[in-house]
Amino acid sequence: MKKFQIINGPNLNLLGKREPTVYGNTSFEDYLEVLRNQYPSCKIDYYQSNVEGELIDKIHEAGFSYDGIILNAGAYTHTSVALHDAIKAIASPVVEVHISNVHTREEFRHHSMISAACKGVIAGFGLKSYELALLALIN
Ligand code: CA2
Repeated sequence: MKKFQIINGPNLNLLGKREPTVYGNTSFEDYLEVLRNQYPSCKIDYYQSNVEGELIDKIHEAGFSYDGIILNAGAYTHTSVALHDAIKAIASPVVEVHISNVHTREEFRHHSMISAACKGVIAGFGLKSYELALLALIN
């Protein structure tokens, strides 16, 4: 069975609770249940942290045994050289995902520090961005 690690960064624990016009009204836990039911032949593990170093530790931990990592680094996307370096240091492919289309938003969201270290980027499809990333990794 192929196994994938989803990693969500800062504030994404608030999904479904705040800013529904930007991020929708479904919690990640509810979406995860749907995703797991849709892909019963995959093992999909989930981790969320608001702490940059904990995200790096999880990337190191998953990065040599999982078939792929789906990473929404939240606002650290736009700032973190450390996350870029962590992604470069592991063997598993990483797909960068965003719920919103960051390119239609504030200028500071247009640049990603991590894209160049990732296999690819998916943004703007709501929570479906995670499924599209999973499909990219499965195939
Ligand atoms: O669109 C995305 O997925 C983002 O990665 C979300 C980040 C943002 O900083 C990136 O520019 C784009 C923010 C996540 C905040 O999530 C919240 C969810 C619900 C309520 C408030 C914040």
